[in-house]
Amino acid sequence: MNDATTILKRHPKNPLITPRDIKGAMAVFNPSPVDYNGKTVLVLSVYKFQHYSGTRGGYVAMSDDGVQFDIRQEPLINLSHSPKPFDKLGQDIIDSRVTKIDGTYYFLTPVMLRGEEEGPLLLLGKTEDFEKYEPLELVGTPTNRGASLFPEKIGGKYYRLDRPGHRDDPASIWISSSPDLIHWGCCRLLLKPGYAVWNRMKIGPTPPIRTFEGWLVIVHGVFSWTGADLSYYIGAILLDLEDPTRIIGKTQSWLLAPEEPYETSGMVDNVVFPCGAIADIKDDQLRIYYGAADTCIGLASGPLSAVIEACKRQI
Ligand code: BMA
Repeated sequence: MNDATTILKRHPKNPLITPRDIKGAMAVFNPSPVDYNGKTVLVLSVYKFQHYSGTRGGYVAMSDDGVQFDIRQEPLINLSHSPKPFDKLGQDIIDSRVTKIDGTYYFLTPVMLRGEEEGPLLLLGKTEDFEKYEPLELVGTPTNRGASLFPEKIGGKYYRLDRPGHRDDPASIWISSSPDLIHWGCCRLLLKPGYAVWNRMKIGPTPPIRTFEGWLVIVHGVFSWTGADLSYYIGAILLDLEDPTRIIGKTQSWLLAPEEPYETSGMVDNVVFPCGAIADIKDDQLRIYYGAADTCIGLASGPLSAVIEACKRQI
């Protein structure tokens, strides 16, 4: 195998979820996938127009086979009527990234302060059952996007990846640690954009997946072919299991580029955007559910071992 761009295959039923699946939705995208008692759960970004302004909310889709999804019509994350300090948060939330730690599903969600330009800042929340969501604490100052928790403690500490920066800021991946998921420190720059052409402008993380070879992190990368419009790609990096501040591999080429019509044309053209992946270790399969053109949701999958190999051989 010499070409990482051929490892993943798109599902023939793509796009699996479209705005038609949620009443009043303009766009359904950027899913965060987790395994929930053998079911596949996606936490979705859904964009609706209400009273002539757009709001973006976190909805839940659930599936037995990972392809056919039941989608709840009401958002799981609803911050209206929240207690202090969450009463200051706006309804417009950005892509959540969900991680299961010791049986609880934790969300890191970039949120805006109501009526403020500054943002987004980072909200930690949790659910046990995808029925009830509880906000826990604000754990990152503006601007913070893409924050992703590791699924277990490493050397007695929790770890997380972040992508600070907003709009045109250069965007790198940072790593930090915490004794309790609330207080974070020991921040280190992990990876700057531009190690390959497809991530020349930005690079951002998703929740790491434990494999025998290291922590596999599916990333997004941003590049502009024209100098104006941006294109979003999907790639992967591999971190040392014991010392996740050490990068031990990264794909030189992308794993997925916007190529299909539902990826090249939509609310935002030329976007494939991941918020995580599910590894079926027994079957050696990696399933990446991704937002396509900020409008609908696709699935691309392939051998997990091949993705790890591509990181290690830097192809
Ligand atoms: C990023 C985020 C994503 C979005 C992507 C492409 O900055 O806002 O939610 O999918 O841009 O528009």
